[in-house]
Amino acid sequence: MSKRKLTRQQAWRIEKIQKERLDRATRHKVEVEELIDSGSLGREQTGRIVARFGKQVEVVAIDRLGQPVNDPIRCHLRSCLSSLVTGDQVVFQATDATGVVTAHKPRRNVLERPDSRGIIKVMAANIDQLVIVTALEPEPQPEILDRYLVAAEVTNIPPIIVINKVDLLRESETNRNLLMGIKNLYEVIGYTVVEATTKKIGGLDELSQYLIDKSSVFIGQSGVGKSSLVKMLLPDEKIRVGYLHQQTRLGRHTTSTARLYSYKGGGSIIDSPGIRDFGLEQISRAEVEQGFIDICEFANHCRFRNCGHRQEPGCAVNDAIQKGKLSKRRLESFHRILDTMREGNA
Ligand SMILES: Nc1nc2c(ncn2[C@@H]2O[C@H](COP(=O)(O)OP(=O)(O)OP(=O)(O)O)[C@@H](O)[C@H]2O)c(=O)[nH]1
Ligand SMILES: [Mg+2]
Ligand SMILES: [Zn+2]
Repeated sequence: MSKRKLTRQQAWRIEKIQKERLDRATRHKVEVEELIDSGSLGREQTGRIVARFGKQVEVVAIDRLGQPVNDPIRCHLRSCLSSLVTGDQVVFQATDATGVVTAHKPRRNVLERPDSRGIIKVMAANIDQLVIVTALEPEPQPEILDRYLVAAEVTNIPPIIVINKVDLLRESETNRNLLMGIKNLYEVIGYTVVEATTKKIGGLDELSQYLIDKSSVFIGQSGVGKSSLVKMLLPDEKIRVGYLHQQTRLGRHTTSTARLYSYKGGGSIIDSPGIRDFGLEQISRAEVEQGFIDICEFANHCRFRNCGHRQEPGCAVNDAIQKGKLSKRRLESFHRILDTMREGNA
């Protein structure tokens, strides 16, 4: 198909928009540098990024132990610092009303995920733990859970699995089977699985124990109750929670930006926007295999080094499934993830 030719007027408008954009960026840069030179800003402090909003961030000053010492403050960014994300540590200078982030401290690690156009984006930095939230409603998607676990293993960030909304257990036998299915499967593999409900006092007692002194990111499908959990753990914070679609019982993508909150017991919690899927486009086949720690254990004993664990002779993975040592569902998940990667690369 031939490219549509721009009319002169269209070309002129595009040029005008680009020039305006450039002018705005230059003006912003000058204003930020003027603010720094004016001497009106306070001393340099260490802070952590609480949330990112385009060219601005919210930053909270932290002490040596990483605990907040003040309320968060909106800051401008020096133009060289465009890649900052929630959880990053920075140097900043502020007045009571505004501030400027002047330097980015080295990151310990990052959690990445593809955006809606498939472009890999860093979502949060300096994380100790992934809290993978699933729930009895919307219906759990085991394959997505497996994708999160692969991401956790590959980035070397220890995960815990939370099954939220266990108050719905009373409603049906199906829910009980769902819960036990997830719990048994993942506990056998070696993961911590925690039950939770925000609808009962004490429903988060077990979960709260795992959050002390750690920097945790809550991730999971839209509508599983990530924000509801954070809101209940931190009753003084103003946090928006959504509701499920009446018919589909899916979430409404209520949270739009990853946001960090200080946890009263020490540590911090990052609430993140829900996603319907968690692409693993950025990693290799070998990494996916490493990410399935249960499969990986047997895969080393397959006859062929490049065994696909489908119908190959001498496949130790299929043998383990026959003997009931490995879940067939996990292997199906593994194959589906590889298949989608192949489609994506085609
Ligand atoms: N029954 C029950 N419903 C819950 C529980 N926790 C949260 N919900 C409901 O689940 C719905 C979605 O909650 P949110 O906290 O907004 O979900 P989220 O995971 O933050 O969703 P996104 O921000 O869209 O990713 C709301 O209607 C909550 O009231 C629970 O323990 N039990
Ligand atoms: Mg939310
Ligand atoms: Zn094999």
